Amino acid sequence: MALLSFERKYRVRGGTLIGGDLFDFWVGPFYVGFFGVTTAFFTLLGTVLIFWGASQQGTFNPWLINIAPPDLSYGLGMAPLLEGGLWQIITFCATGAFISWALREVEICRKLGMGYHVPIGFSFAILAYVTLVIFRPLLMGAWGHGFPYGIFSHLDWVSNTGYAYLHFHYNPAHMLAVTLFFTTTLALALHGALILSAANPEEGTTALTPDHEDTFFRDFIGYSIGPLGIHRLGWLLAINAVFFSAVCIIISGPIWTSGWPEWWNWWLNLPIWGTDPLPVYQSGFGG
Ligand code: UQ2
Repeated sequence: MALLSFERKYRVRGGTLIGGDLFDFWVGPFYVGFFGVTTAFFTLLGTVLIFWGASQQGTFNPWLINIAPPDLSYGLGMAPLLEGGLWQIITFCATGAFISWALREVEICRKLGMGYHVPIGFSFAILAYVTLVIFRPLLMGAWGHGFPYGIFSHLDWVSNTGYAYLHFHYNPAHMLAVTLFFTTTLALALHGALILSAANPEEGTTALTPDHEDTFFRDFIGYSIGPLGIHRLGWLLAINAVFFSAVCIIISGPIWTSGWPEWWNWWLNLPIWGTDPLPVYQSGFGG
């Protein structure tokens, strides 16, 4: 069945969250909806403002374009356009576009009677962005704590922010997030490999079924999580990776202001060590 004739079957009315039938239509293959309109609006406005900012900065070299947040001295106020105000409006547009995109996904899910796993998953990506440019700056009292919009400039921001806490890899939530990201890639590699090995057979041979997939892992490690379970695991690993990334940056500054290596002193500060005499490992050099 041609793709479009297949899709036509699912082009059902309703499921909109707002606007009733008004925006309930498609443009070519794309569902529009109220949130399709708002996505387009915010995206276009934000993109135009980035290009205008680039023109004022004097470069259209994509590596060098930099839209910086206001100086810390502006606090949580609005800044003049070319002193961070542009960054503030672009941040508003980006957030509006991302949330519109998620709500357009919700409307499509409702039309099709599907679960909301895709928009919920995407909402964690939005959370990561909003944590960096809105929640943490709000908690720290200045928009200037957001990251700049530029290829190299945002890399510099990440490095500087990391070094401001001496060694970010000692941040326990960062450790969890990194571990979850790696485990996500492990799960996807295992899953992708297993599906390809069974469902993409050599020319002239037949595709194998989930029975084979289960049996491979039972023979191999005595356990199969199952064809549905692997997707639940992948989804949970991915959203938790993003969630703990958000935690690790939101606690840096608003909650913990020293270097992260120092955080681990809680261990030496447990009331189980006694004080006299000072144990050799607390004194630094040989007791
Ligand atoms: C599995 C299964 C799949 C899979 C994969 C497994 C048939 C097609 C990859 C194996 C996964 C396991 C044992 C979990 C690994 C745990 C972590 C934390 C990476 O059993 O069912 O479906 O794709």
